[in-house]
Amino acid sequence: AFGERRAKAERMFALMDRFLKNDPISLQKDILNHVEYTVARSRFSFDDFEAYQGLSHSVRDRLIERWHDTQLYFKRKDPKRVYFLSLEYLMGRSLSNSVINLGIRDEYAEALSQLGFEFEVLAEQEGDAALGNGGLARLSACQMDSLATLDYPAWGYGLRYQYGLFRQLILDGFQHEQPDYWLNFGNPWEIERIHVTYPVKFYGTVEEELLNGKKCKVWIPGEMVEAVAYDNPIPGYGTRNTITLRLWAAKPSDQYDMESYNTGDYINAVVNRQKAETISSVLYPDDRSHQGKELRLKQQYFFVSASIQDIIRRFKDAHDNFDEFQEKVALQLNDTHPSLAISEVMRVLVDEENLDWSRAWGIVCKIFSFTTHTVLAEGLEKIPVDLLGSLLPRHLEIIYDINFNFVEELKKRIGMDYNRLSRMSIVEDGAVKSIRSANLSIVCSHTVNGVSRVHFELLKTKLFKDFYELWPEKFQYKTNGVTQRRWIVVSNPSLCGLISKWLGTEAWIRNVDLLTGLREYAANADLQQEWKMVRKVNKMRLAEYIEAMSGLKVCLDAMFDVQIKRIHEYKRQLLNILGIIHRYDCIKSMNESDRRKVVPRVCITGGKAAPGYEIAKKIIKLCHAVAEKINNDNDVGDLLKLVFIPDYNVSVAELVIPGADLSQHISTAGHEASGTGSMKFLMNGSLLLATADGSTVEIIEEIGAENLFLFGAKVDEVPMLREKGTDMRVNLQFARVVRMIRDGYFGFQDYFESLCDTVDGGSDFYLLGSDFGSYLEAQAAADKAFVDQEKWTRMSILSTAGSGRFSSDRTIQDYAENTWGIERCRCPF
Ligand code: OAK
Repeated sequence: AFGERRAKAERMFALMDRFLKNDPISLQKDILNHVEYTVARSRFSFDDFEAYQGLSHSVRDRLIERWHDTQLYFKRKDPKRVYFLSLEYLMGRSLSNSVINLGIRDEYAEALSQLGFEFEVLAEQEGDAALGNGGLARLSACQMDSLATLDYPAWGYGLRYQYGLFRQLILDGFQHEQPDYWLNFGNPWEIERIHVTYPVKFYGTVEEELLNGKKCKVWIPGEMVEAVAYDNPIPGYGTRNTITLRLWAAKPSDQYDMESYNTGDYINAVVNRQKAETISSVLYPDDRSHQGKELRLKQQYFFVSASIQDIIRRFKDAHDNFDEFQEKVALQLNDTHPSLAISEVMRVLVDEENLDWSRAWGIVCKIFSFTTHTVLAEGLEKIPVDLLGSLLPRHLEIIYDINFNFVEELKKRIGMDYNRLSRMSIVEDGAVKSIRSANLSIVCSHTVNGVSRVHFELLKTKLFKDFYELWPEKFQYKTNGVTQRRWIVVSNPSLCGLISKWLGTEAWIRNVDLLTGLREYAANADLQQEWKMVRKVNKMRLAEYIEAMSGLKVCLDAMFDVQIKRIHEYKRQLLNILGIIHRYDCIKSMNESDRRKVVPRVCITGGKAAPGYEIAKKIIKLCHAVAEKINNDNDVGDLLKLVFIPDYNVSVAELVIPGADLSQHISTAGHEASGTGSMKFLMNGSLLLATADGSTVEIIEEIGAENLFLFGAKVDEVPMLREKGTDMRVNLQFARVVRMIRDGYFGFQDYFESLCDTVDGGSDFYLLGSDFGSYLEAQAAADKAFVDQEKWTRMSILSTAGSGRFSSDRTIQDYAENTWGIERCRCPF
């Protein structure tokens, strides 16, 4: 049999080139072939979008080639693998990233130019894959890039939503949500695996049966749907390794439906089948509040169940018992959203693979690790017991059993301290009895990670204090990072070229620590000159975008001051707007000669508000109302402009971030678990204006407090300040700007009243009032520094030079070594 297989393989090798060729002529042929045969347009007549399609299919072929080799190699080596479970991925566009990671960007650009096309123009044709909300989802995407680049044997698992994050439409300054039906124009970056499908069960009852004299539980489901795999190859940079992001789509199940057809109501049976697809139809657009919705729980279980079946199938292909399971499998829970994976693994091992409970439990405790991305106790997910019991009756039993064992063990450890026992219990006995997903995840994981050092401290002393005291050894942190491939190489090609020129190597793209090499040139006049040129070009790109979008012309000599991120009260976009109103008010009251001393600013903001988050939506409207006033005031002219960039997403970020002189990360201390936007700005040489929150504390250590503008209360001062409240009689500047809004200076007086109430009159929970004074001082320091362009440029170079520690490569290596216990597995071809 071996000889036969070999002969067959040799015949195939003789027929096929081993690898696709990447010279410009071969690339042109491939693109044109795809235009003709895949896109089915005449190769003599096709537009930019069709050219993009032909192009991306030719890139896809090259991805598939490497992906096959990598998967075969992993299969042969059978290393321990990490499975990254996340309900959200914000991938953005794939084309540029892919050709850069494959190392054939220039070859493609040349091939296209010979065909009369420009690479950048075609790249703009691609829409964003926005299967996620914000920080957590973009982090998953960065981490996939690092996992591939560092040659780790990893799989990402998630959901293939048909509707990604809503598109934000601004009408009259108000946010409107529009569906993002992103698959409309096809998606060349995924591969549908029609044969990789698994049944997923819901509802029904649990019965006890006797099997070989042993009692066992049998779940008789009430509904079944099919999960179909869609594979998205993720190429590493500087390696052939190309790993898989496998996203599941829900389809009706044939097996299960036979009966409804036999009852004779054919039309209704077909219509009912369609309902299965709703499970993977839409991403929940709220990144914090958990509302105990059935569909959301169904999504969570659907993707978890399909993934676990896939993982166990892969394991069983190579092993005939579960002895080695924990040596081969690491399961990473990205927040609590996939925490049902725990009870699912228990269920499969006990009910389907017939392992004893204690053996199954021993395995579970060794394979799961959990990372939390939240600071607030209110942010922790809870599943109403009634809901879980009806949707997943067997899981509820299993979770009760896990909890029973845990609480018994706990009693032995801590005695009958009922308050503490009830705080730590996985089951919460409140008005609505519910499962605490975080407690379940902590109890069953070998490691619990925070996402920055400050976050870790908060986990130990507040959020998970009881657990930390019980199991201190379980707790770790891995400060977040972002991938320099997307956030410098793809999004800022001119800076990328400049860095490589001065470091004399491109090696920093894989080994980002090398960026520190820029430090020695920070004051070098030639580098400074070139650095400023690059920054100017990026500002120009951004200014063109702003003009095209809003008609507003902005002055390139002004300081571009950017705050872009999801709108949240704790992120304090309102503080930014109040600061802008203050600046406006000052300019208005100045005489001519004072006005000449003002540093001109273009304030750029953007971000989406969750559709049901009223206050966040009012912040967006306020921003527009203030912009309307300022931008049309001839007294102010170029001294101050305010722009709101609509529909902020990954590709908008790629354009905006390189164009920022200053960026704001101004959450109330103790509220941002990490923050990753700041790292992207830092890499691109933007200076930060920030509070000592989340990962900013570590950024300060890396670049030095003198190289950014720090302000505001520290984490440990916040509770005391909250108690005290802002005294408006003392804080006159703050009182004045809030009053201007209340008095209708920007219109919409009634509408903004409740927004003003959140910061005024004893209720300023996020401490805008008490931080306002030091915020203005930090802004004044930024103005002063900007006047001295040599100093500013030095600080900018030092920001990029110090950003290496905030690469997701570092984060992932730390996870691999200290949490997952996996090793690199590099495909040698
Ligand atoms: C989303 C849903 C539930 C809980 C948390 C999130 C989330 O996006 N958290 C954010 O995660 C980022 C990545 O770790 C952090 O940088 C942000 O600080 C955090 O808010």
